[in-house]
Amino acid sequence: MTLTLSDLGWSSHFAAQFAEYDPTDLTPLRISEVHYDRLIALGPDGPHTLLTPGASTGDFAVGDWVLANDQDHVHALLDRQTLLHRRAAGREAKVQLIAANVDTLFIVSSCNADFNVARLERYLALAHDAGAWPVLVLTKPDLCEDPGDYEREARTLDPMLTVLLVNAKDESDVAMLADWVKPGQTAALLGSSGVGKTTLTNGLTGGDAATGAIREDDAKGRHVTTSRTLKPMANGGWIIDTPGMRALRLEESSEGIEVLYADILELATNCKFSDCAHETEPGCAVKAALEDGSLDPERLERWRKLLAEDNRNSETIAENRAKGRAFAKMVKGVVKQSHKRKGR
Ligand SMILES: Nc1nc2c(ncn2[C@@H]2O[C@H](COP(=O)(O)OP(=O)(O)OP(=O)(O)O)[C@@H](O)[C@H]2O)c(=O)[nH]1
Ligand SMILES: [Mg+2]
Repeated sequence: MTLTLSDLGWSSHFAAQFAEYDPTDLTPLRISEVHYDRLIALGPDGPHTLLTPGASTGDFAVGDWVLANDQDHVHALLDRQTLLHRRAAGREAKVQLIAANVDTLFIVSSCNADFNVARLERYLALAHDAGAWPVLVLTKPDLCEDPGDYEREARTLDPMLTVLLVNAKDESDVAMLADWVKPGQTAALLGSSGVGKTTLTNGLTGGDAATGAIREDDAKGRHVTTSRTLKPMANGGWIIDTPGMRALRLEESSEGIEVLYADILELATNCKFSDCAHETEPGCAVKAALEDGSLDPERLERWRKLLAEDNRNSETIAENRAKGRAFAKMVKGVVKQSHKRKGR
């Protein structure tokens, strides 16, 4: 089957950027896999293996559009419409790109011990920040006594949120997801290990990627999927399966947090003091809402925690970047000096 660029998700946003280049030398391609030494990208003529001279493959995300030359070297990365990113796992203060140009984010949780309101709010903040449309997918309703309880609790996160109860092993249930990804659009699946992301992907793509059983005692999966991949869906959409996340550490996501907790920010506009910290100040509208029961104190606490964490991670990453730049400058200086000494 031959695909056109628009089948692959190309839009006027990318075409306008491509117009700045000489089209005879460069080909637009969409990244489907990112490896440490190369990228796999899809074009109308099939898959390409691309090299990224002068750049790290970690600067690219699955879903990105790039322009490649005829030696299959990446010449340019086109500006993204959306980008999902987090603070990378481990001690190092680095950003990890999760996926780019995603229209719909399927946030997947199971109706079991994996379900956690605070975690779901992180994913929602991530989606809002990126500008991707969030859809909450609650899997394994067939293994649970009253899946409606989970659904009701999920709806308290945001009354407008789409929540789907989906048995990932049932074809007609899985078909509900396809309605949220039109031909040429892209969705990504995010969630803990073992919640059924690959089972859903297989259902949507007709594929048979490996899935794995979870532990009985705590419902944790075994991290079966180890890399992110962009795959064609049977309905003409695109889906990015991802490895299960142990933790989602937000960074530079304050806009998403604002959207998620818009109700609290709206309340705060009625506080007597514009810099009210909602603690001991008189005339605090947030405290009044706590007192009259219209604001859940746990929700307020989660907002404070998420905001503090986002600030901390963003600052640490910014400091680390600045240190990296200072170090690079110092190395350049030393190299220059030693070249001078050698009379070059
Ligand atoms: N009964 C039932 N089993 C499910 C459902 N969804 C997933 N499973 C099973 O749960 C296990 C884990 O599913 P996977 O699709 O591998 O989970 P994953 O989210 O891709 O996990 P990682 O790749 O480790 O992140 C498999 O044994 C699936 O068959 C569901 O809705 N109902
Ligand atoms: Mg998987």
